[in-house]
Amino acid sequence: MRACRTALLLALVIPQCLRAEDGYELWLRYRPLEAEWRSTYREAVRSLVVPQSGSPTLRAARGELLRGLEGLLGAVPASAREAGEGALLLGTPETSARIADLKLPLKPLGEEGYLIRRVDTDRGAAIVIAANSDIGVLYGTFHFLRLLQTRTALANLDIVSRPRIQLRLLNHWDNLDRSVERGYAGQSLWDWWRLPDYLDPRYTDYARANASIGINGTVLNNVNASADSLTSRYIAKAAALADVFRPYGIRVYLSARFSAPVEIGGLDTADPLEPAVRAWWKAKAAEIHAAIPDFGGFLVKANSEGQPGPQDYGRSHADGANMLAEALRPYGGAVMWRAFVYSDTNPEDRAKQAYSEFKPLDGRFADNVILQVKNGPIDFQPREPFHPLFGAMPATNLMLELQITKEYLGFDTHLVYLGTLFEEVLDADTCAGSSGRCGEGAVVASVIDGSLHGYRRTGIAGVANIGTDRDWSGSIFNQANWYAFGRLAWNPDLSARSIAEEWLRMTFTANKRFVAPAAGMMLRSRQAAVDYMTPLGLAHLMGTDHHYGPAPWVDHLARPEWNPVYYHRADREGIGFDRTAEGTGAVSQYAPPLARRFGNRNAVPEDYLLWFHHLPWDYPMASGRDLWAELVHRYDRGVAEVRAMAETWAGLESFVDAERFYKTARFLEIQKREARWWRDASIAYFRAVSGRPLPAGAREPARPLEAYRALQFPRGAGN
Ligand code: BDP
Repeated sequence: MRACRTALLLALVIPQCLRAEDGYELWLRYRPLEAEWRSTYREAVRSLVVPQSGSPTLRAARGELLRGLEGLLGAVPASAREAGEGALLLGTPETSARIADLKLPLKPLGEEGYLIRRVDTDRGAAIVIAANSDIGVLYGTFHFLRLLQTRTALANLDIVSRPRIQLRLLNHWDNLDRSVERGYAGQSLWDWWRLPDYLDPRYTDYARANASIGINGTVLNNVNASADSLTSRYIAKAAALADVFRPYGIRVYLSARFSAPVEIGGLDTADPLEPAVRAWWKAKAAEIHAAIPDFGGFLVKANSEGQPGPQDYGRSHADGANMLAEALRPYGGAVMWRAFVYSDTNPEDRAKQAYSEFKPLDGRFADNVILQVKNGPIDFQPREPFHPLFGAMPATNLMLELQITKEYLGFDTHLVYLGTLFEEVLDADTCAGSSGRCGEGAVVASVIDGSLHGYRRTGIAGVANIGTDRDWSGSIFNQANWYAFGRLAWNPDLSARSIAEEWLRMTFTANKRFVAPAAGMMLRSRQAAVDYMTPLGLAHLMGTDHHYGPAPWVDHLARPEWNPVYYHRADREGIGFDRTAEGTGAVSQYAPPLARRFGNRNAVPEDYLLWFHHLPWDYPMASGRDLWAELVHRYDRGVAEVRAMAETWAGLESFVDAERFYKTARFLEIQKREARWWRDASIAYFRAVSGRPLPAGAREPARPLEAYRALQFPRGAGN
């Protein structure tokens, strides 16, 4: 399908036809560049010098380069044996004598890094993409293509890049029946039934996309794991996927169900100190490694939300993790042990429980265990302060878990760019450096890249937003969240803005008149969602189970912390959760200067105000409004921003093909309606609880509170 419309170009009115796109190609679209760029780049890349007998990884690099150059430049450069003027040289010193001769400073690049540089050879200027390993060459190739896609001048090329974090993983919450927990983009990509015999070509495109942003591992199955994933039948299927991913530098990992020795092993216990159990896991690890020689390791959710774990046998998390670590040790594998634990029998503030559980275990984990900690202390809410375990575990490897799928941020339809959320977490100052002061670089990024505490193993995981939808992520703009995760995992210092701009250029067009407004919309979108869902530090106010829409009134669920009323604590007098010393004392889990700041209602950032404080409705805010009026103002601000986003998008129609334009436009309409629903239902409820009239000028909610309370959503998405 082609959408033709007239556009003002160079002062001429000419018809512009943009071929409809369904988003399948993600940011690797390789559409023809403008004529000037095409000729500039064709000059710069006249021939390709790639080692003849390459590994599958080098062949993938060459294939990607040919695909990219053909698409972008409309021509494939000749293959050459020797570098001449305009040559592009690829390889490692081992695979290419020409690269070895150049004596490039490759040592600092490590295993995965690369260098892209202009070099002078005897026969003219060339460009070299060199690395110590083939995978470095592949990463460099994708970077080089990105330079072309974003129209970067190649004159003084001198790029050196290596990842700051070792394990850069996607976590798929995919079940063996192809449903995806909290997935909003269709079914699981993994066609378990047809594996290992049928390999969907999509697996290769998945690997290409991940390699292009430096992701180097994938956990195939849900953390709420079925033990069946560890049976021989499923190991063979996982091995087939691993074979497809291997050339792209992607290792396979599995979520392990702690009680598997009982469920599929015929034992009557899964006690981690029981020799038969330890032997079972060792044999299992050996079996997996025989099928998947580069198997990455296990991810474990234990003693959390009903999952089995070592505490069922009176053992600690360290006992459980170390047992699995021992089984994987001969093969170099890692255990990623999740810190997302809260018990339905523990009366302690839920925000405190993970720290209380794990802090005393610091230093008790084997060195191939990494504790995987969610960004905030509750659960991927639109905004949370960073998790207090970051900075508090100097003797335990800690990795960060982010959620790319938007369970709490509008599912598939809301346009919410998470680059800014990820950036906010990575840049959060733990104030836990050796000086004990803030502002000295002890940010979350420096915890997880290992530099703050000298961790030997480092990692970052993103809960994937990928499924069988043609556009992979349920919406075009959700692709940006996958992209941003990968780019920040490689380099946590990149800015959310630069990533958004880069992604827009590659995904749509490099035209500034498109990129500037679209980037502005993306950068403001997460704050908008916070404003219309959970402003001023509120959290966990969504509908039960499906998590769709507002339900701050829910108060009847069996456990206190399952109920939204537990989190907002609104009554006639005020609102918010007192986590100061007078309340639950959760502030004391942060480094002293932060504990003081968060614990002081006049010093805490307003974004976290009601997270840490319970305040009267007439509490005076910085704006001059009282708390109630400020809350309503924030809800309105969020709704207004979404309206503005929809208007911005409408104005960008001439830059986007009809299919992607239409989908995004319709989704923004859904977001507009749902933002208003969040605002109206929340305000109607808080008004009733507080007994306060609406602030002057505030719009009356569209429906009475009872109408919102009565809404039901059976079969909600992703549940
Ligand atoms: C919650 C999800 C639930 C996950 C859980 C987890 O609602 O589906 O199983 O996190 O991370 O946010 O284990």
